[in-house]
Amino acid sequence: MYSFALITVSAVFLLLGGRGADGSDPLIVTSHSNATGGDLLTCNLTDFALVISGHQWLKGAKVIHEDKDSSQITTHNITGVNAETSGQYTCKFLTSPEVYAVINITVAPHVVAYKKTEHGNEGDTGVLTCKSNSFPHVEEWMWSMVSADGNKPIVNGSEDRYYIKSTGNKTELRIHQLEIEKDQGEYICNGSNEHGNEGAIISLHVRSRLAALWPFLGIVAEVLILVTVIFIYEKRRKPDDVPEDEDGGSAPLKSNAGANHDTVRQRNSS
Ligand SMILES: *[C@@H]1O[C@H](CO)[C@@H](O)[C@H](O)[C@H]1NC(C)=O
Ligand SMILES: *[C@@H]1O[C@H](CO)[C@@H](O)[C@H](O)[C@H]1NC(C)=O
Ligand SMILES: *[C@@H]1O[C@H](CO)[C@@H](O)[C@H](O)[C@H]1NC(C)=O
Ligand SMILES: *[C@@H]1O[C@H](CO)[C@@H](O)[C@H](O)[C@H]1NC(C)=O
Ligand SMILES: *[C@@H]1O[C@H](CO)[C@@H](O)[C@H](O)[C@H]1NC(C)=O
Ligand SMILES: *[C@@H]1O[C@H](CO)[C@@H](O)[C@H](O)[C@H]1NC(C)=O
Ligand SMILES: CC(=O)N[C@H]1CO[C@H](CO)[C@@H](O)[C@@H]1O
Repeated sequence: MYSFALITVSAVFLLLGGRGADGSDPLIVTSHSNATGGDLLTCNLTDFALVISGHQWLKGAKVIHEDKDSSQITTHNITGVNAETSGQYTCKFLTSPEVYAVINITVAPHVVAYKKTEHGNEGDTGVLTCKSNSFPHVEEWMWSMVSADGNKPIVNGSEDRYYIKSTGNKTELRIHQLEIEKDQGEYICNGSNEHGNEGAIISLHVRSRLAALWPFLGIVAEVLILVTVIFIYEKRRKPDDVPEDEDGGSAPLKSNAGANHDTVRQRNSS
């Protein structure tokens, strides 16, 4: 009973005196300031009892700086806050055990279209995709279609044709049963988080089913014309067939026809 209470008390102490939500050590005071030419991230270890054998800075899971200094303060300089530098920076003091703190460098979403122009065939499904790789991730994605009377928001599942699938760094709009007049045009994907929003435009081109058939129809037409020309040519040549066959100098193309005439003639004479 008594030991159970002790365990409970120490667990509460661990929770109170332990790490922050992202594992940051409360003994480290962090700061982020912008000087001219770059932003400065600072970590200050306020516990002087720990022996420091060096520092590490990580961006996400990747080590971006290492040193063997024993100072209580370590800094990292980034070239301004933007989509590329945004992320979770960790300063780690190489003590025993190691202590660290996390500094979030946050920006509004940086939204880009996977492809600025997409193509789809009439009746098929069109797929439009946007991404954002900045930190923190996008909280809400919105799609709309550009039209003369303002942008029309697209509701997921509406008309049983529009389907939206979103994650923190990607959104996908699928349009089933594409129609040229209705669906061809420009679409906007908007990503937002607590720092703001950004949109990207994608053009959707819808090809008619007939257009997809044109090359095939072309070949069919070519073959038909060729066959007709040969047919007419053969018909016109018929009267001259007899003398030419006797020469034996018939072209390969008409050799078959010639052979047929020969058998016909042979049958007739016998
Ligand atoms: C950095 O400077 C900009 C203005 O240049 C300011 O709006 C922003 O709040 C500053 N950020 C920090 C973390 O000091
Ligand atoms: C950060 O780095 C930039 C360029 O590398 C430099 O101009 C600037 O002075 C540095 N800022 C600090 C506070 O060290
Ligand atoms: C670091 O923390 C110590 C203890 O709280 C404080 O005395 C010192 O001024 C801090 N240094 C900086 C650069 O903030
Ligand atoms: C940093 O971002 C992470 C993930 O979004 C979050 O869990 C954590 O609370 C943030 N830390 C601070 C100090 O804002
Ligand atoms: C859209 O609806 C489908 C189900 O019809 C669902 O699976 C999907 O998560 C929804 N997308 C969003 C962004 O809410
Ligand atoms: C996007 O987020 C998912 C999890 O939400 C992750 O698995 C994936 O690696 C991320 N992709 C990029 C390019 O960041
Ligand atoms: C509906 C909506 O939020 N639209 C926004 C999408 O993004 C563009 C550009 O970033 C804004 O101008 C729109 O207001």
